[in-house]
Amino acid sequence: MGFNALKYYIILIIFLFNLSSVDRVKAKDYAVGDEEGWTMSARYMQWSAKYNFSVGDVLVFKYVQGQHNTFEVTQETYQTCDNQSGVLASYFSGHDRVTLAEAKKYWFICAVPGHCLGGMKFTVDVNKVDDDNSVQPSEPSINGVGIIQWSRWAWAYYIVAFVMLVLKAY
Ligand SMILES: [Cu+2]
Repeated sequence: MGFNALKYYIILIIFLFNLSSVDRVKAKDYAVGDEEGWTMSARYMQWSAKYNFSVGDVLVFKYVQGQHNTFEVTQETYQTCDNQSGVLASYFSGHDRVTLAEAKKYWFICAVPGHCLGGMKFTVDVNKVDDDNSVQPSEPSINGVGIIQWSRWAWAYYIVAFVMLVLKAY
């Protein structure tokens, strides 16, 4: 194997490894209420209990614009459904994308009168890292961080290798 062939081979390996590691840490979109969307009919605590949410995941609230809305609120406002105060963020687009940017507990309600009391409310507990691939409970944070860091380095190597390849070609 000549030097050039070896170089192509290394680039290919880096690229393939990079693809697989990116897949493992890729943030996921979650449609709130699955097919039912964000409405009065679904049971949202049951919905949110089905999933393990990780930092970077996105909640997508789908509803007919004007019929509902999405309010991220404090725990107190969540409990009382009184949104005179304790509103952290509000969305009205009908296709609201809310990124779960921090490892913490989030509280969501619909602020249309009666809807929160009627059940349009749920909490989400966001984990530090994706622990879907983990078997042991103590491992995910160490593993996850390692994968994320390696993934970033793999991209850097890939870009450098690609630039070298392009320069070589001309
Ligand atoms: Cu509503």
